[in-house]
Amino acid sequence: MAVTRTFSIIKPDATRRNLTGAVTQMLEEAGLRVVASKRIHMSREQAEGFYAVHSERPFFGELVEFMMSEPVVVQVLEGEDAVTRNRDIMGATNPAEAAEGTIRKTHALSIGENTVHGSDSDENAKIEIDFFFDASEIVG
Ligand code: RTP
Ligand code: MG
Repeated sequence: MAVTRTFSIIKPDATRRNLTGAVTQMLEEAGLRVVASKRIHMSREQAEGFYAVHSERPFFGELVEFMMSEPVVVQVLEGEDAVTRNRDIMGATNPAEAAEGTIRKTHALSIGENTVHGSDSDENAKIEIDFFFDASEIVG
C-alpha cells in the first residue's frame, strides 16, 4: 500500500464538546499522522464552496449552517491508503449504523452532527486539501 494523504474536518459538535484531542487520538491510533492542522471558523462562502457537491440535497442548508456554527479543525492526514483508513475509523455517516470502535459510533450525536468529515477518494482528497491549505502549511 502506498502512503497517501486525506483531508479531515473535526466538526462543530466535537469542538463544542472539547473532543479535538480525543478524535485526533483515534485517528493517530488508526495509523494516520497529522501533517497539517488548523482551527478555523468557516465563513458561509467556505462552507457552501466546500459542500457544493451537495447543493441540491435537501439537507444542504442545514449542513452549511452547522459547519458555520462554531469552530472546526481542518487537518491533512497521511498514512498507508489514508482515504480508506480514515473512512474505516470514522464509521458510517449515520452513527446509529456505525461499527463499534469507530469515531462516529463513539462520539457522533446524529447524522448531521456526526463529528468528522473525511474525503471519499484520492481525487477529492487533493481537491479538499487544496481548498483549505497552502502547500507550505503541510509538513510531512
Ligand atoms: P462526510 O462527507 O462529512 O465525510 O460524510 P459522508 O461522506 O459519510 O456523508 P455525505 O453523504 O458526503 O454527506 C455529507 C454530510 O452531510 C450530512 N448529512 N446529513 N440529514 C441528512 O440526511 C444528512 N445526510 C448527510 C452529514 O453530516 C454528512 O457527513
Ligand atoms: Mg462525503
